[in-house]
Amino acid sequence: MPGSTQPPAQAPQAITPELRRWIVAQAEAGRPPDDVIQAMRDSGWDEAVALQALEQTLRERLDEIAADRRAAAEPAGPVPEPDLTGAPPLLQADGHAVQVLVSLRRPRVVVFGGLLTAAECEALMALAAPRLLRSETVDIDTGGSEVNAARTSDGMFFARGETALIARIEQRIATLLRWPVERGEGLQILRYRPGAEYLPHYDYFDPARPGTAPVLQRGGQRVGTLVIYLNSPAGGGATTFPDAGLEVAPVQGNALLFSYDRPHPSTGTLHGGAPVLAGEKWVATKWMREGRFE
Ligand code: PD2
Ligand code: ZN
Repeated sequence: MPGSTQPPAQAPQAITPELRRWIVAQAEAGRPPDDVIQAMRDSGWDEAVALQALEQTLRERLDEIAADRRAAAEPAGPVPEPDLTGAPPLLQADGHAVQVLVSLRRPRVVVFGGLLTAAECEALMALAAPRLLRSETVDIDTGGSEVNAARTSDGMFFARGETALIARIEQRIATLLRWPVERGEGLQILRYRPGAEYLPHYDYFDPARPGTAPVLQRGGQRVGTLVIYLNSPAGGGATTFPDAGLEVAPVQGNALLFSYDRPHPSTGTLHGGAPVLAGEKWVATKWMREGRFE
């Protein structure tokens, strides 16, 4: 609504989210307060109520900006991170050689080659296939989980250490990222069919949302994500970082690490799964927590 000079139609003198957005847009566009009040009066607002709405909205917006600044300035916590001293082209994780294909500072992103063998990828897909259901995500307003229209894939979770293969993969990840197995969630498997996608989102839990506190009781915040590509789709399906202009191609056995040292957009970790254009896309996601996830 930043383009509209008129406030939204007046609900009986209530500060609706729509009115709030309009007032903020006027202020950000540099429109003088008197002008804003006049526009509200022209739309039928009582002058005293219009003034109060303006004051309250701008005060709340300033509080939001201050809270955002504080969050961005908070000391960073530790995050999962491979040992890249000496810029090694290959890392050893439990006797398994892993390539370092890309390393980016902000957002913190590392792309690994050959984290899993083709046989390991095939075995994970076969184990997961009979258990796939339409994906759910944590509903941060309630702390429960819900089917999410932003994610049109099918998914399932393995329990940590559920099979010998899964335990071996989890230990390899823990060694590679120097992050204990106990601080990781169970592996999640996602299958995207043609046309399926995952709209851009952050993986950390939004501290401002009411459902976050109960979720954090189990292991604290998420601080890192490892997306392992279990197959190479025939077309599309890149993992994208829209704010960084980065796209990571899904290649079987490769893995994408990104970490976030605070639950804040300043980490630059807004990311999504681009639509699959041909074939299917399968990934395994490991989320890492601040504390023990039991
Ligand atoms: O499958 C992906 O590329 C993808 C994209 C965004 C996965 C996730 N997020 C995730 O599992 O959080
Ligand atoms: Zn994600």
